[in-house]
Amino acid sequence: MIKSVCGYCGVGCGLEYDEKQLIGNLAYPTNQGNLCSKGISELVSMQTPTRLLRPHMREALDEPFVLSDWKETISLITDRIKRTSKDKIGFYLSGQLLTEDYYIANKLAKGFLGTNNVDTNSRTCMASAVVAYKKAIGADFVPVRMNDIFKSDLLILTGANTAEAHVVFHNSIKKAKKNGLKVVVIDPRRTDTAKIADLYLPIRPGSDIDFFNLLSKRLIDEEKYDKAFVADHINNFEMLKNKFKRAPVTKMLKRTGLTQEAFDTFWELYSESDNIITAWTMGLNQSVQGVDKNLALLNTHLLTGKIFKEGNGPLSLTGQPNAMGGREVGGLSTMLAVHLGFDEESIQKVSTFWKTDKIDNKPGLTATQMLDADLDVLIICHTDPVYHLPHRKRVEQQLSKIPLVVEINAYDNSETAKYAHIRLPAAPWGEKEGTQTNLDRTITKQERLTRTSIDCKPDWEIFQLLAQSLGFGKAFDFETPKEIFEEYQKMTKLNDYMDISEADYDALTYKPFVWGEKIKHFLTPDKKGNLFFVENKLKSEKTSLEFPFLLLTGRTRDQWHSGTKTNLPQTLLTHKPLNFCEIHPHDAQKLGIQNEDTIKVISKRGELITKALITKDVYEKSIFIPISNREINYLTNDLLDRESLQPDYNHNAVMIERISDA
Ligand SMILES: Nc1nc2c(c(=O)[nH]1)N[C@H]1C(S)=C(S)[C@@H](COP(=O)(O)OP(=O)(O)OC[C@H]3O[C@@H](n4cnc5c(=O)[nH]c(N)nc54)[C@H](O)[C@@H]3O)O[C@H]1N2
Ligand SMILES: Nc1nc2c(c(=O)[nH]1)N[C@H]1C(S)=C(S)[C@@H](COP(=O)(O)OP(=O)(O)OC[C@H]3O[C@@H](n4cnc5c(=O)[nH]c(N)nc54)[C@H](O)[C@@H]3O)O[C@H]1N2
Ligand code: SF4
Ligand SMILES: [Mo]
Repeated sequence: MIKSVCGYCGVGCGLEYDEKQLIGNLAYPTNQGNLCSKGISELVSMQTPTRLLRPHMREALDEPFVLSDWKETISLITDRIKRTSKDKIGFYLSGQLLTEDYYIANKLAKGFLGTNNVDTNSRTCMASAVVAYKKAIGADFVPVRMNDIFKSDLLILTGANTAEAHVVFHNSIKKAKKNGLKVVVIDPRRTDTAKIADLYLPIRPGSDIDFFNLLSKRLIDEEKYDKAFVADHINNFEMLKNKFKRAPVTKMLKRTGLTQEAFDTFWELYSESDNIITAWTMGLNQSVQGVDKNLALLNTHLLTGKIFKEGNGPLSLTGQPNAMGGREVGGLSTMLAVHLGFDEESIQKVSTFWKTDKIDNKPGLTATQMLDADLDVLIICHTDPVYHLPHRKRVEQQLSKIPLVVEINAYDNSETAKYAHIRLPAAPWGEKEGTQTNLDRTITKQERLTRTSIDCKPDWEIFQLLAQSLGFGKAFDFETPKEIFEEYQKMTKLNDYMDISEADYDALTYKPFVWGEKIKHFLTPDKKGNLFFVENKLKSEKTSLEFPFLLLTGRTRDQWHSGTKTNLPQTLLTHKPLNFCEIHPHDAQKLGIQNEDTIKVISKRGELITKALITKDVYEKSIFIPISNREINYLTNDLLDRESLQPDYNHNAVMIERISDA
């Protein structure tokens, strides 16, 4: 029996493999034997005919790919990198890479090529939460664990559909409810998550800042905040109190679309609860004011002192399996490594550790900036930016101008493949080993279950090959992921709160290591939490007479993003539908649309064809299309949060045309 961990979502469920089947690991604390359909199907996806098994290359995008080999492709990439100025090279990584993969890519780019243009799809996912956590509590640190819901009285889920996106955690929520946990769900859609709520608040999209400001103001006005905690541990209280004095309360409530009665019911539940956890995901992060939405939420925990205590805290639900581990090693262009920045002292520490003098002192391009930067070489690994970046038509135009695009993928049917010159075959989940950090800081090891396909390589090995070929062999002579992990462990000592030297690599599959468990205080320089006054500036794209509907996008339970691993003909599991557009019955009636009619959805930027699903579960004048529709981002806008540079995927003005009957 081999123990491993699921490679899909941030819950990070423990698994067991007995050469025939995968089952949940009963002894694993996060899932206690449970798995969702994606976890169970990991084995199926290893065996699909759509695996990429050999290196491929072509001279130009209008030519077909021809088979190549590792030697030729790596030497071509090396030649081009040597001829390119470091500012014109970009590494586009993924929250699905293992920590060791990330470590090698980051060390190569930032440490030895001297470019900080290393960023990840986490920019589209967690960047707003990262920036807000740093501002409010001093570090990109999740101060509460999933199992704290069993010690809590109230769980507020906002902009998070755990029933589809964090399935096994959702099962835990249902269990905790039996022990008395109350659940409030705040979402413009009556999702499957909303259906298990004690109180569902159908908020109008984009008004979360108003909602949390109303809550903070009421806490202050009714003196329900924790006075002693605020006095001892919190900055900016008087400022916030004064700002709220002039807050336009009626207008704010109106913007949320909630009735006073609904807000009062929520307030009653909130003020009666001793222990509160607020959890959120893309409904907050993916916004032109994503950081501010996060800060408005964090304010409530700082005011009430419901943080660093069992059963309490702001719980950002990370989406990808190792988005957190990636950030720890330095996967974002705005950080160097081990949560250190680009100040002189940090650069000095990391340079000494890596024995290099190449590190640049300015932050690199983010994933959402790279394509604007006229790059000459772009290496994309374990992610599909053509599918996932907003305003796809623009992305396609920009990408097709880059002279060398290298795609490292384990499957051959990504959207980005259409824009690549070189494609390198990675070993997928099950054919490699390494570590990942789940959404609540648990470091576990993915285990290799079968032999690695002959011409495929684990991602770290591909980056190491490149580093060696570029002449950096001395710093890149790792034989195993264990050696990389152990170097990274030593590196975590450079930042005291991140020290994971006690973790034992070989034991991680059965004895996961949770980092940061001793941190029970703010990580800011003065050890105090920071309140911020933020306002809803209504900066998202607005609907108009021509584009009267607001498009929301999000997940479906059995599909993983673009579906290279889950949308497989041989999958035995019954899929929930993947291609639909939720429309409110009132809107459908006005447009003469019946259920299952074929419709065209059009924005200023592009269009797609899908099927109508008429339901009262979506807010009137809003529609929802899941991201399992690979064309989703032809519609979306490319507005970014000014601090996190995360896109505003959830607020797009669109129109709908009926094409034909069901
Ligand atoms: N099955 C499955 N699970 C996954 C993934 C997957 O592809 N498939 N992906 C993983 C990843 S990478 C991520 S990031 C997570 C995402 O996890 P979630 O964020 O929970 O998933 P989404 O479906 O994007 O849900 C976002 C919710 O926010 C709501 N929303 C939209 N706008 C607003 C708003 O203005 N305010 C509020 N309060 N809510 C709003 C939407 O209606 C939607 O229900 O899922 C992870 N889990
Ligand atoms: N409209 C809209 N757009 C969104 C979002 C949204 O909510 N709405 N969400 C955003 C978010 S939160 C995220 S996280 C992104 C996700 O977007 P992506 O990261 O682009 O989506 P995936 O389909 O997970 O892409 C992973 C890729 O890695 C490949 N792969 C699988 N295993 C391996 C391996 O072992 N090695 C290598 N090298 N490759 C492998 C897969 O075949 C696939 O092509 O989408 C973002 N885009
Ligand atoms: S909940 Fe997430 S980690 Fe657990 S089995 Fe499902 S996809 Fe895998
Ligand atoms: Mo994500």
